[in-house]
Amino acid sequence: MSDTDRRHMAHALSLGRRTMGRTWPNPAVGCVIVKDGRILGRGWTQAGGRPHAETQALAQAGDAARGATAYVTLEPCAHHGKTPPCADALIAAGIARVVAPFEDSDARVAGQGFARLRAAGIEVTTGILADAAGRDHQGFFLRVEQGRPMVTLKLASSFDGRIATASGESRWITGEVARRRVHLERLTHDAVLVGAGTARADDPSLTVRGMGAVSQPVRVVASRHLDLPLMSGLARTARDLPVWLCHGPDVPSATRATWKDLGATLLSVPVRGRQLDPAGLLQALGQAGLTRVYCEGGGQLAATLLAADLVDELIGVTAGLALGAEGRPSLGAMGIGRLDEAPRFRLIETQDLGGDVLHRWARG
Ligand code: AOF
Ligand code: ZN
Repeated sequence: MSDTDRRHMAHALSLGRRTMGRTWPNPAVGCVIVKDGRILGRGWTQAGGRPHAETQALAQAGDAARGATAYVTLEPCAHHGKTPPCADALIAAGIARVVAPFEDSDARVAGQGFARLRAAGIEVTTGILADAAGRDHQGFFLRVEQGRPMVTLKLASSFDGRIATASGESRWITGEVARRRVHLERLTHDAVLVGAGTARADDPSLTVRGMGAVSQPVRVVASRHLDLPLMSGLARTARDLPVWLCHGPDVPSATRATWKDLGATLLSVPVRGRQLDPAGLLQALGQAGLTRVYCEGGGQLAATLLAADLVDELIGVTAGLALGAEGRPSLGAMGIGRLDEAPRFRLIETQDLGGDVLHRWARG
């Protein structure tokens, strides 16, 4: 594995990230075509999931692609979907070598892309930057393999893990730089998810403001009884930007009809105890095509997802502010008695965000 291969693969990964959050249910793939050290084409999966990255890059490279190396952040596809297989397009363009991190686990591809390339005499190199690519495609793989999206849980809190004072004052615990970063994070996810308590208390818009956003993540609210205020930002804007409401199966049809008329999409989710079943909730979101979900609380939903071991990444933003035991805790009860019952995460990033500290943690 050469430095040159790693460099071009890092470039391809950065291209794939351009449409992360906008290609679901498809992965956001990047592709670079290189010959004699020159970049001849760059491509990435287009918003909506098609065209695929390789066809974009090949179109740019044109005839010059003959004899070149293609760096792709996922095994090129082998199936005839709405577009012909990328493996065939690479073969037809006369590509001499393909570098990709690993196989695609979509059953329609699953090794067959590489097999086609090899059968056509193309050299295939795998394993390059596989860890980084695995993180980028984690949501896609989880959906294909387990039927659920990746869950990133973000909690912004005081030094002592509180999200509001006893009276409910929470604006603003973290500063402007941190809030802008959160908006950026929303953009790299397919959907933003909150619980009903947060939707009622904060009347959040859950949209990305500024940042040059060209599309918005789906706004998802988990509400067991679908008892959300009709005079709210979400209700007012459900026709313009997607709002999905996940509710229990026993919600009266009149309530459902009201929200449907407002433009919301309704997803019925099984109930466990007095709450929506967290695994059922994520299965419903996966079924609907989501691969990356950004959960912003509240404490009850966050604790339920954590306790069910359904959180893949944690993002904490901690402010230099102490609120004490009267303050509202960022997490509800998780039923943990012993340390070894608690989900443990591994630190992957820290950053100073204008005086607040961002810390990112991965499960497993
Ligand atoms: C690639 N390059 O850029 C992407 C790929 O529904 P379709 O026909 O568009 O196929 C979707 C599948 O294609 C998806 O599940 C995944 O296996 C693969 N995505 N493949 O060669 C790309 N986005
Ligand atoms: Zn393809």
